[in-house]
Amino acid sequence: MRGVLSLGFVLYGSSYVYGHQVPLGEHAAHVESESPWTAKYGPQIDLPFTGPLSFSHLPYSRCLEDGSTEFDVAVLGMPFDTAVTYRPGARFGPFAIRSGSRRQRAERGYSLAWDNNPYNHGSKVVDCGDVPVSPFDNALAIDQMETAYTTLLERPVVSSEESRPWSSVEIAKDKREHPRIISLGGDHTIVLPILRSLNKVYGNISVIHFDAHLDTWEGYKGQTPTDQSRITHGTFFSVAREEGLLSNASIHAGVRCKLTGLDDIEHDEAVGFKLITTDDIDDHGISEIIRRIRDRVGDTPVYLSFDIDVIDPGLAPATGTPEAGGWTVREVKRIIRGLAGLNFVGADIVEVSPGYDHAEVTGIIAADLVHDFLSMFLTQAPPKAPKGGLASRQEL
Ligand SMILES: [Mn+2]
Repeated sequence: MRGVLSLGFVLYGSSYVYGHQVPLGEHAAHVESESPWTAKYGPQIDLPFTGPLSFSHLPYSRCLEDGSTEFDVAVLGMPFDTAVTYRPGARFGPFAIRSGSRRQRAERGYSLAWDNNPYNHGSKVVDCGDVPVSPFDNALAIDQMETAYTTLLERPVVSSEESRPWSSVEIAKDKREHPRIISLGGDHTIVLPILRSLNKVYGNISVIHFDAHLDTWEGYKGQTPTDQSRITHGTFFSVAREEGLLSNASIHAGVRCKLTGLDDIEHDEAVGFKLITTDDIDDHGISEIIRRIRDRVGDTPVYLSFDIDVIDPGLAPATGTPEAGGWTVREVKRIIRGLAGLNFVGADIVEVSPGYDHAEVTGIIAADLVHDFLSMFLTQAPPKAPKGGLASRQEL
């Protein structure tokens, strides 16, 4: 009895301080709602430039340790950058992409181009934080990333089958539904542990690989004498092929790097890739690029790996191995829109290295593309003529 009275006194006392009388026994939350701030201005909302940092202000959870967090799509940071051949710094990529996403939010996620808001499909999207990868031991870090990915991939989905355009039941070995994960790199090496994890669920994976580079090299002669040193951001696909993780239906888009010679292309084909070069966009156009990608991967389980260096470094300078003369952001966004409806099992955006950025442009581009990846996962087919475009405006 005494305890109840003192609780009542505390509640009454605090409400009195705020100048509002609350009946004895009212819940504390009610008292808090009567603070001078909330009484006058309402909830303490996060503005685009305020609040804790999560992707697009989504709920943030340490999903790797918290099994109670439910999601259909997880955003997961992999701040790994100790296997690069040139400029390091992509460990800050997840931070830069989240920071670049601050003007995005779920309730304002509709775009004319997609005629869609990916957050309005009944799927739950959560920012699951970062994998605490070792910056001191690459073998350890790669195992940590695989373990983290598998931890999330094995969680159940929460949305109903009707509200979700994708299904794993037909393509997963265990005939179960699995969530989709969008990974924020990190250097491109993160794809090896991701493919190891995905392979356990889906078997061989086809990859749609946006990149200025092949990333199927076997390693610099003489510079990679140990098994571990062979695993870099330029060799991981070759290693994945040796491990039997890939299908024979993968494809690069946007390649323009310098090569040793045509031997590199021969080896690339042996790894399972076909090639769309940067110049193909001028010679054949965006629709033909989309058609070739879709034909190549068909209905196989497909993973989208997006290296930010596929974009012209004049537009997206913050990356480790820039190559001159790349695609524009607008061209890339249009190709991504054409890929909706494929059998996507995951996606990433890698090699954002914000130490080389200017005015946050690269982080903003990367965050915008992640928003596109969400629409790509959550819509059945590419959008038709963009809403609001000239084709839909008869008055013009
Ligand atoms: Mn790459």
